[in-house]
Amino acid sequence: IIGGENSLRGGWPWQAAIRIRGSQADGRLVCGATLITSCWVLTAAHCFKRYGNNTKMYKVRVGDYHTLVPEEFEEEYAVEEIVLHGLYRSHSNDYDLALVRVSAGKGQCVTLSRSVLPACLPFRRERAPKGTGNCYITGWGDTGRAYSKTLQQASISMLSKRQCERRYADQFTGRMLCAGAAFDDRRVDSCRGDSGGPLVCERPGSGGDSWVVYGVTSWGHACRLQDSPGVYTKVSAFIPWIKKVTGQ
Ligand code: 4AZ
Repeated sequence: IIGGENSLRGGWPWQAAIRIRGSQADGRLVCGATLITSCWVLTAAHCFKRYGNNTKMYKVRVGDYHTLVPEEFEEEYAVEEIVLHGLYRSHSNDYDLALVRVSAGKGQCVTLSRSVLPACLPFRRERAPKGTGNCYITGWGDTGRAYSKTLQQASISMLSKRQCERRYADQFTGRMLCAGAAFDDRRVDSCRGDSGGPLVCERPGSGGDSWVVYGVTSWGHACRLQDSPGVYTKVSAFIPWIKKVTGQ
């Protein structure tokens, strides 16, 4: 996250991280992810481009804040299943969504706690609050200097479809959302290492009781470049697919 700030410990309890398991790269950050049920995290399909989709390559960490400090509710889980969206193609950014099933063995999934809780899904075709609503991106990705050791958060504005079409032309599709800093402040963006992670907004009228994952950090032209907003997979366009895969 560029232009963010330290989050509070336990402040984004659905934030998960997909990390490399075993081998010399053990623990290396692959991508962010969002816990949406006790068994499934939502992430980006492109996260599996580099190391492939062999479940044994990965683990999922939940309840983390400082990557080098064991937190009270931090746990790591094995990956049982990786489901890429069937229309995702590695040469394009469209349909950039994947579901990862985590397991603790013996039919158990993630233990929920004060610091480990799923985010809400949007309703089918629900729109994210426009403009400077209460929306945030979070992650351990590049801050412009290095990857962050502490979970970063940044408030972000939902931009119009037109603003992204102007910049990205045909690459910007109906399965994507566009978000960035407001016009007066261009210092907020997601970056390498944040992808797969959440763009959440407080659901208007819920009084802070429900946070909805409207977007999954997907791509953009560089990070924090003027007129190059970040692009997020539009979760509300995939509700039937998510329900089908997770069986909810
Ligand atoms: C990346 O490389 C990446 N500013 C993620 C987000 C954005 C750009 C690049 C959007 O994972």
